[in-house]
This record gives sequence, C-alpha cells and structure tokens, in this order.
Amino acid sequence: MIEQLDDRLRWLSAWTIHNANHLRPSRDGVKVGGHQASCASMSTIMASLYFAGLGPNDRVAVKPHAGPLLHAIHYLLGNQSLDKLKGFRALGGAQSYPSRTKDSIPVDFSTGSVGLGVAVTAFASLVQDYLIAHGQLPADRAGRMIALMGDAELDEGNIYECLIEGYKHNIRNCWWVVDYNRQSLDHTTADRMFRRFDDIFETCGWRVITLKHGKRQKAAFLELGGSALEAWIDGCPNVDFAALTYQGGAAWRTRLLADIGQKNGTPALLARRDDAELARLMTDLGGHCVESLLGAWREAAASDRPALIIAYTIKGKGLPLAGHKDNHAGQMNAPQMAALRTSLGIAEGDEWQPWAGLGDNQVKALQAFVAASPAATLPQDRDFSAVSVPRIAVPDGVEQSTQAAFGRILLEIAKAGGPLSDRIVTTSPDVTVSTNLGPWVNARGLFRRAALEDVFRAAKIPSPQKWRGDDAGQHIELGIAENNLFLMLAAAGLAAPLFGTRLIPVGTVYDPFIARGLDALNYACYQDARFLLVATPSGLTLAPEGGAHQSINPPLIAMGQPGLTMFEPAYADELAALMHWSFNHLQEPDGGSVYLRLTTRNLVQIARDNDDWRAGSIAGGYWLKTPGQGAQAAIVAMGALIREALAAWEELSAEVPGLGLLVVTSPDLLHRGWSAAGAGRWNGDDRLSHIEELLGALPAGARLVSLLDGSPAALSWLGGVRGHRVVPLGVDRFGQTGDLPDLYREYRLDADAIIAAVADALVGRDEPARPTG
Ligand SMILES: Cc1ncc(C[n+]2csc(CCOP(=O)(O)OP(=O)(O)O)c2C)c(N)n1
Ligand SMILES: [Mg+2]
Repeated sequence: MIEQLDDRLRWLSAWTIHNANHLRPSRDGVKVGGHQASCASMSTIMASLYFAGLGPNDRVAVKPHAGPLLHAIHYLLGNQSLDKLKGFRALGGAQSYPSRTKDSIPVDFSTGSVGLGVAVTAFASLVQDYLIAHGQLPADRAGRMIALMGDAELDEGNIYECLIEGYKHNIRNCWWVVDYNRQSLDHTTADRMFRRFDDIFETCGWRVITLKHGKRQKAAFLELGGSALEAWIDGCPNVDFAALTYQGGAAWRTRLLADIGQKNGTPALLARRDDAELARLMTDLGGHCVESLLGAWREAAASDRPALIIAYTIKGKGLPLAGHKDNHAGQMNAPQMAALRTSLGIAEGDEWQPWAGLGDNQVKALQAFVAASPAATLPQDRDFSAVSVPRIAVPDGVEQSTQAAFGRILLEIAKAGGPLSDRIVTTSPDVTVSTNLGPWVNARGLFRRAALEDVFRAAKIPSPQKWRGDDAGQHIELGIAENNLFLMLAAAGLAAPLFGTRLIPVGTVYDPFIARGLDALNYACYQDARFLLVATPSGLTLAPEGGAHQSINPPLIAMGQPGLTMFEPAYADELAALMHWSFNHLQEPDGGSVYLRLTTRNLVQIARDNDDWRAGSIAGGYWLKTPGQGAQAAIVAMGALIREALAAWEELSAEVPGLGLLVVTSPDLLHRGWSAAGAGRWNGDDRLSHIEELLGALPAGARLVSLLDGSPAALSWLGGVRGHRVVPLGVDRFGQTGDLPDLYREYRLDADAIIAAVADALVGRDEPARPTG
C-alpha cells in the first residue's frame, strides 16, 4: 500500500510542478520553478511517515522543496483542492514552500530558509515540555516534533547552535529525518562528512538511526559475492554513486565488473539481473525502502530521546533526473513526463485523478488504508483563549531609563500574579541580567525539567540574582547564540495554535545583536509567531561601550520587517502604555509581534497635563509641544534623544515662534499607516493616517529637524508626508567610545546640533544650490 502511495505522491508532485511550468499559460515568461528531484527523493519517507509512522499529536516541518509532496498527501486525503494544485506557485495557489499562514492545508511549521524549519522543532519540543510542566498541556497529549530535512541543511550553523542548546535543556520527543541524498543545490556533498554527523549528534545525546540499504540490497548482500558488493557500495564516493545512478544499469554493470568482477560470486550475482533490475538494486537505499522506514519509525518511537534518522536516498529517485548533479531545479520534459505517466498506468487526461490507473478494488483498498492512516487525523491548529491584560502601572522615579522601567514593570507583573504573569515566559541569550530581566527571574525562577539548586545562595554568597530552577520556572535561559533566541520565540510564539495554550513570550537581546538572528526573526514573523522582543541597550547612547555594541540600523530593520511593530519609547509612562498595548496586540487575530527598543540612559520624566500622549504614543507619535499657528519649524525626536530635543526646543522657542516638538514612538507604525492611507485613497477611502494628521498641524512651508539614535533614514521620509523639508539628524557612521557629551557633539546629536540644524533649515542653508541656466 505504502509503495503505491509513494508512487502517487511522486507522480502528483512531479505533475503539479510540470503543470505550473509547462502547461499553465505564462503571462510574464518568468520561470515558475519547483523541485521534482527533491520531491522524488523524499516521497517514500513522507508516504511511510504520514500513512503509517505519525502519532496523533506529532507536528512536522517539511523540507521546503518537498512542499508539493505535502500538497499531494492532502490532495489524496481530500483536504487540498485541484484548483490550488493547478495554482501551484500562482497567486492564492499552493505555496512554493509549506506556509502556515498562506496554505489552506494544515502546515505545522513554515519552511523556506533552510535549517530554520529544522531547528524550530527542537524548540517546539522544549515549549511542549514547558507546557506539560506548567500543567497547561496533559502529558498524554505530547507529540513528536519532527523535521523532514535535506542533507544540505546539516551545513547550516543554526543546526549546531540549536543542538547544543537542546542538549543543555535535555529536549525529548524530537525527530530529525535526513533525506540523505548526498546532493545539495550545486553539487554532490563531501564524502569526508561520512559518519561525522552520527558522531556529532550522538555526542549531543541523540540516537542515530541510519537507513543505508533497502531490503533488496540487504537480500543481495546475503548472496555469494554480496559482501563484496556491500563493501563497494559503502566505499563508493558520493559523486561516483550519483553519476552511475544517472547513467543507469549498463554503467553500473561495467563499473562493478571492473572494480569487483574478480571477487568470488560477484559476476554471477550481477549476471542474474538485467540492467533495469541492477539499477533498481543499486538505488534501493534505506530511504526508499518502506520496510526500513517503518522499522525506523518504530525504533524512534520506542524512546522519547531525540532521534536523528539518516535515510539514504537518491535525488530524483525513479525519474530520469536521478543522480544528475544539476538536478536540483531540473525538470522533466514532456516526453519524460509521458513516460513516467505510462509507467504508472495513468492514461493521458487522467493526470490529476488521484487514483488513476488502478483497478476498483485497489482504489477501494487504498482509500480505506488512507482513511485509517495517521494522515487522516493530523492535528489541526488548536483552539485557545486569550489572556486578559491588567492595567500596567508606571514605575515610580523622577529619573529613569526605559530599560530599568521595563525590568520594574515585569517585576510588578510577577509580584501581582494572575493570568498574564502565569503565561509570560521569558528568555534571553545570556543577557538576562544586563537587560534587566533579573528581578523577574528572581521572582519566577528558571525553567528546568530537573531541579537546579542556587549554589551561591545556599552558600550564602551575596548576589542580587537568586535563581533557582525547576519545572515551575518561567525563564528559559539560553546560551549566547542569538539565533536560538529567535527560534525559541518562534516556537513559544506558536504555542497557542500548536498546543492550545497562549504563551506570552518575552525575549531580551542587545539591540545590535538582533542582526545576528535576523533570518530567524524574519522566520518567526513569517509564520506569525507572536512575541515581545525587548532590545536593549541601543544606539550610540551606550557611549563608553564602543562602536561594536552601538546599534545603528535596527529601526530600519524593524521598518522593513512585516509582522513586527517597533516602538522606541522615551518615557516610562509611554513604555507602560506600550507594554499593555503589546500584550494585547500579540494576542489579537490580526495582531503581530512587537519590538521595543530601549535604552539604559536615565531621563527626567515629565509631568503630563493631559492624557493625549497615551493614544498618540500607541499610534506612533504625539506633539509634546504643539506647534503654534504659523509655526515655521518643528523638531521631531525619538527615544533617548528626547532630552537634547527638549533642550533645543527650550532654547529656540522664543526665537522661532510656534516651534513644535513631535515625539515619535514608532517610525514603523507611522510609515505603515502612511502607506496604508495612500493605498486607501486609490480605493476611495480618504481617511488620513496618524502622521498625516500630526503634520497637518504645520503650515506647508514649515521645516522639520528629525533626530534619533540610529539611522537618520528612519525619520527622513517624514518630508514626503506633506512636503515639509527635513534636516535628518542621526547616526550613519560606526560609533566609538566616549562619553555622551563628546559623542553627541561628534555625531551631531546634541542640542547645539539641533539648534544649528533648525537655523540652517530656516534660512535655507540646508538646501542644495539650485541649478542655474
Ligand atoms: C538559507 C538558505 N540558503 C539557500 C537556499 C537555497 N536552497 C534551496 S534548497 C538548497 C539545497 C538543498 O539541498 P538539500 O537540503 O540537500 O535538499 P535536497 O537535496 O533534498 O533538494 C539551497 C541551497 C535556501 N532555501 N535557504
Ligand atoms: Mg540533498
């Protein structure tokens, strides 16, 4: 049965790709693409897993370029429509790579950027254990978090960072199944890695199950001359094996006779098989052998220790592309597709019929088998309820930094107890203390499945950090690898749909090192994981720490990142309002994740005489000093530099009548609102965006001086909103060590620089000379 389903999957995946590339009319001449060889490599693995090996709560990340196989499985199940298959890689059709958010079939984890879809399963198994330990998931609902991966994914560094972290946390119920075809995109892979992966994974506590030979090969090895054949296969370089696979039976025979023809029994062993049978034998590797695969699933299921299953395969198995080193994006031509179709007994015109070419009884038996298989009851996204968010009090303190305020707000949440505090799970890549999460951890403890004593405390050695660890703890301590932070946030941020419990993940990181985990951050957002990212300290304001730690471009990164809303508050009351908003936003159906860019710089807090700032700061900005009638200019400032902006404003306000001071809390929200309002106008919606409203308070000819501790481009676009000329101040060179007065002067961020910029703008000195003539 599974062999027949394997054939169906291989056919349907190839046909889906063929249809999209060669039969569907093309309007633009752009190659559609798709990976027939990568699918054929994995069809037996997927057929045996989905139709036999999966448990009821197992979740699977599917190798990106095997996406068409997943669609084919759901097509056989009746979950995927013919229209979507025909629309593979077209707008609204089946996605190129499995997507949680855009595919209509259930996709447990999105994949696409290789390596990340693998590692996220390790973190998902950690999240599953966290939920079980916290009584939020019954232990008997635990499933395996499974990654079906290409062997080239083993080259990604994030795999090994995650392996180390997984070992530290003693993860379980995680399987990684390697489609070990020894080919990547460009070429065959290095022989020198043979058995190295086993060593690496075993060292990290994994069981390694290797499926090298299929049952045909195993039987042949028992024949006279078979052991010579086995030794030859085991010693054959990857590239030779691939080339011979492509060349086929006659080439295998010539080579084998030349290499082992003198061994006792081997010529007869070869002679008993015609070329086609010999080719079948030589490519009968473990990953194409249903019996071997079923055995592997059973073996892996026998323990909850993580398992690496190395399934040897042929890239393009069963297709004329098999083994060719260039087959990654290779596609069969029409005659080759027709030959494949005929070999499966599928009549022309019946290509999309799920069971074409099979007799009635066979079809009935297959349908019954599929209906009774694990694929018929795959876990769906779970229902979950929202966590109510209580009022968040503003921390006391005439002078405080946003980073300190963040730590105090979390501590108050921890002390207050209640649903929000119970669902928050914090995590940090070795910067828990220096991002001010320490007090929260003191209150809520480290998460450890096995209790961890606080040795320093027991020995009465004074320390502000009192960290016990047990399975009730709520802080997941990570090593320094930032990439793991984002994969952790991705997994915890999917707890609601995957496990039915909304977690509120809060991750802290140094702002410049967001860049270290950027693709994983993008990956988390791409699949709509929900979390709060707190990045601190930030900017040149980190003065003595120097240029390697001073972040410049994160505001631009955030503006370019869908699914993530960035704020950089200046005052503690803004932060409290924004955290309240964020905890709700990351739970809303069409909400998203939030990034708070915070600073260690103390600012004197301001007394508010009304509440307008609150709605404004959540919308991205507000007038701290409303411009007067006929104002000639306004200062626009963000975050830590609000102090310099205020000082400049005080000095200038007498001379520049009506001078305004706009506090921007989110260039990201303002820009998105502006773009959306522009798009809305095409559709007849004339509503103004928040920034259009705000800048509407200024006369047309007024000038803006913008200021942030980061790339000036994050605010310079403001000039495009209503046509006000902008002088953008900010950081566009690497920073250096220094104290704040020196650095702010050097980088033109101090009050004098702002005053000079306003003066220049008013007399037009900032304008380029007009062309003459
Ligand atoms: C991070 C990243 N880099 C590059 C690519 C482009 N890419 C897609 S598949 C692939 C090779 C994959 O080889 P392997 O994982 O062995 O898969 P298979 O042989 O099964 O196709 C590459 C380089 C990608 N998708 N993601
Ligand atoms: Mg490969």
